[in-house]
Amino acid sequence: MFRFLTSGESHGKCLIVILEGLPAGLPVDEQAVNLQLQRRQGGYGRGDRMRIEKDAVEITSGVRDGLTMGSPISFLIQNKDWKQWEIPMSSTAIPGNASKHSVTRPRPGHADMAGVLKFQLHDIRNVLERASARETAARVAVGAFCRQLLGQFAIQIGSHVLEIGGERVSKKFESASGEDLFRINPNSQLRCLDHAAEKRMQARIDRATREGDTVGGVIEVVGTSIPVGLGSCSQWDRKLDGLIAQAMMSIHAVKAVEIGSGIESARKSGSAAHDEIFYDGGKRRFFRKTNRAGGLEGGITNGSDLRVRIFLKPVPTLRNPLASIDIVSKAGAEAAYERSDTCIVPAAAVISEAMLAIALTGPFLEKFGGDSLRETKQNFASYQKLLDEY
Ligand code: EPS
Repeated sequence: MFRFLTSGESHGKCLIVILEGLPAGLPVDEQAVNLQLQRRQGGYGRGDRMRIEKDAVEITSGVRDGLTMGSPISFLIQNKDWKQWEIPMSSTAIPGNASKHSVTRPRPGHADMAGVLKFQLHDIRNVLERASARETAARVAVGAFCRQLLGQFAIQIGSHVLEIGGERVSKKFESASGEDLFRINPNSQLRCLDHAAEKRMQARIDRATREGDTVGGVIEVVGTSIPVGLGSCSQWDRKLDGLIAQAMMSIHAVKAVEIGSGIESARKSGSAAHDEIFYDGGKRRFFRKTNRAGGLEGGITNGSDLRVRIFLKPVPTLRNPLASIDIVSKAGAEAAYERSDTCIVPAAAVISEAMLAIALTGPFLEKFGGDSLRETKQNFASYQKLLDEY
């Protein structure tokens, strides 16, 4: 069973992950994991925190001589900002310390208000520390391990930004191929294929920064060389479209998920919404000319590319704050502001790639199994043979 847990506060000492279920003998490229972390830190519109951090994994178990051992993998990612927060975040009780650093003015749109009521806390810091998107660094690292497994079977994942603050790419860039996405420079600041739109997005982010405001946007994430048959139609909680939607919705600021042309299809008739089926006798393969389903039918991959879009609200921490209430005095007050990012859409693109890799890994290992990579590869090859003989 593939599973993982993350722990760590935004201004705590570090983020920690325990990950298990990857087969033994998988080559682990630590630099490739760190490259994904670097990509997540970038993006036009990021704030000052990313200038402090240099995210990198310190693997503490489960990998030896560059290969997974089959035992739980654990690693940590240091928070360099911890130095400034060592006292405020101290686990030891220091009289007056917590109240000196307490936050009492919830930000509309963040977990602050609902969190203090739920956990019966009177210091929003105890909610915001874990609710912060800092946690996604841990998930991007997990996703990087998953990508190394999936990459053994030629599965690749890429993403691009479709829209920021209402500025959208032109129609022809909307149906970009996986190959187009893999060519985007890993250090690209907006991860956008349409350079004219990119300029408009940049100007939109600059305007929001000047105004002390923030902007959201839309991202597309694409998976290629996906084998037919991952996920299942047999039970609600095994449907892969459901698992992918949950994985995407768990990313901070994501408020909607679309698979394939889901939104457009809702407005069309059935005859214009599906992907007709053809057969190539030479290649002995079924194929489609369109991919409106986004690679998923009945909760099962159909062999087409996976295409998922996510819609992000603007970051709720505003330099020009919204109206709120002081939770202690109950008097009207402006929402708290320490620092923020104007736009995290390009960073969320990297996170969405990781989450797609994570969502695929469980169903992939369920289908092909094996305790060693060699066994998984044999199972994969024998299934390919069954498809060839069908
Ligand atoms: C983030 C770390 C956070 C924010 C951001 C993402 O750092 P800090 O709270 O110290 O500024 O920059 O978090 C949010 C946008 C949020 O709403 O929590 C990161 O590592 O990505």
